[in-house]
Amino acid sequence: MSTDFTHALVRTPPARVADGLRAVDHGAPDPAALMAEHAAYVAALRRAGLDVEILPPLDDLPDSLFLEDPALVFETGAILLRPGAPSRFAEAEALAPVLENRFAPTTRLPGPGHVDGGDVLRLGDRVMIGLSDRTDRAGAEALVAALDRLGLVGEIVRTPEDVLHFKSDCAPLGPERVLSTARLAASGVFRGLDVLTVPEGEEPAANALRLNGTILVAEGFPRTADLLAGTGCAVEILAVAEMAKLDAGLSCLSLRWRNS
Ligand code: CIR
Repeated sequence: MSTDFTHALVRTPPARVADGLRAVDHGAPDPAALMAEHAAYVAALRRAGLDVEILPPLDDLPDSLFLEDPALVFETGAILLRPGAPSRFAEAEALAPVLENRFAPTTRLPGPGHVDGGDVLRLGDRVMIGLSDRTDRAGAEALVAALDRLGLVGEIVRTPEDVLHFKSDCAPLGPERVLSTARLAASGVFRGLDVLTVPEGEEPAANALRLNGTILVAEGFPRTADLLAGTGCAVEILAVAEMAKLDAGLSCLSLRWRNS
C-alpha cells in the first residue's frame, strides 16, 4: 500500500537554505533552527521504522533539501522529473546516480514539460498529477506515459488556485483514503474515496505524512491531529515553522519506498 515504507532518502539542508524559493515572504528561515527541524524529521522517520539514508548537502541548490520534488520512486522503478522552477532544474540530475544505484529502471521525464513531485499523489496503483504553476500539461502527459511503463495509472487533475503544490492540500492515508482541505475536496477530485477533511483554519496541516502505523502532523493544528488520531494510527507532532517559511511541509523532505 502507498503508505507502507521500508526506506527513505533525505538531503542535508544546504548552507544557503535561506535563499530557497518563497511565494510569500514571511521572513527568512533561521538555518540553525531549520537544521534542528530537519534532524527531528529524520528521527521521526526512523522511529516509524524506515531505514533513512542522508545525502550530502548541495550548497549551490538552496531548495535541494526538498527531495520529493525532483524525482518519484516506486517499487517498480524511479523517474527523474523536470522541476517547474528554473532554480531547481539541476536537482534532478544531482539525484541521478543515487537513484540509478537503487532503482531499475531509473528513467528521465522527457521535455519540454515540467512536473514537481509535490504535485504527484499516489493512492495504490493510481497516481494523481495536479496541474499547477510548477506542473504543466506537457509534463503531466509525459508523466502519465512514464507511469504506465511502471504499471501505474496516471490521472491529470488540478491543484487549487494559489496553492503551490497539489499535495500542499492533501496526503494519502491509505490506498482509498485521503486527508484533504475542504477546497480541494470540493473540486470532486477524490469522489469515491474515503476523505477526511482538514478543519477550517488548519489548511497547512493537510500535508501530513503517513508512514506505516504513524502519521506525522505539523505543530499547531490540534483539530487535525485529533481527527487523525481517530484513524487508529499513532500521531506525532513535528515543528516545521522554519520549513514553512520556504513553503515546505512534511512530505517534501524525503523520498520513500518499500523494498519487498
Ligand atoms: C519551492 O518553492 O520549490 C520550495 N521552496 C518548497 C518546496 C516544497 N515542496 C513540496 O511541498 N513538495
